[in-house]
Amino acid sequence: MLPLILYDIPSNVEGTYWSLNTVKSRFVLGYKGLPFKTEWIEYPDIAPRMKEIGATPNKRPDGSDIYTLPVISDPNTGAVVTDSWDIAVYLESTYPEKPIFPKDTNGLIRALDTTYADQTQPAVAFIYLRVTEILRERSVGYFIPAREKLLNRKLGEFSPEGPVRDQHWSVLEKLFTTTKMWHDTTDGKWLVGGTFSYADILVACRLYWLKKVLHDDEWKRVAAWNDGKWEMLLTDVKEECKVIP
Ligand SMILES: N[C@@H](CCC(=O)N[C@@H](CS)C(=O)NCC(=O)O)C(=O)O
Repeated sequence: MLPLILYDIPSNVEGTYWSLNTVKSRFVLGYKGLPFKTEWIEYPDIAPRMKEIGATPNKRPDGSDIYTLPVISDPNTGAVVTDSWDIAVYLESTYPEKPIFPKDTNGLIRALDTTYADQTQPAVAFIYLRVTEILRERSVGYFIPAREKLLNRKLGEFSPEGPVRDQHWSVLEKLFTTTKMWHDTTDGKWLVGGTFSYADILVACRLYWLKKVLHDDEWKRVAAWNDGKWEMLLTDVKEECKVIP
């Protein structure tokens, strides 16, 4: 089997990868044990490179086109797939061994993916602020003006310390308190009863992303929530998906 290619965004953190959505594909590839290589692409190079390989653009909330990562290309089938969800579905149907949607859970897990994105949205300015600190220079020059335009705010106003930052923290804490509630309804360690699934990857990737972009003391705060559940869960899922570091 030829290795697949995962197009991913580099940074200065240990291991280079950090991005919430590209990490989801990385975890799935690792879980299924599929060989793959990474092509690193800085933000301003995403659109030209994706056009070059014939990737389909994604959609902004207003319906306009935007080239996003992750994208994977699979030389074994000729497929080029955009969007972490579509990539998960493609990998599951093309390489069904070690399923990530057990017991027909696609629909529910899709709902989880969307719910997670919606619930994090009110705190996203805080994360963007931290992302500007870990990206490489070439990407920072693209990311800051693009996110200032998106949020209609200057970087300094993204998440100022005080009531705004506190609000961002409570959004994040609520997200994980809710996730803990979901976990408490199952007997096993995984969200779909005793079976590992893409749902666990979604939770772990959000944690992974926070761990990579937040300052150490900030990550410690997340890790202390819900009796230290999250650091443990992240370690377990990384192990299942053979993700290092
Ligand atoms: N729904 C998409 C979202 C992908 C996305 O927003 N990717 C970001 C990086 S995490 C991106 O490539 N942005 C390009 C840009 O901002 O120009 C997915 O799950 O793949």
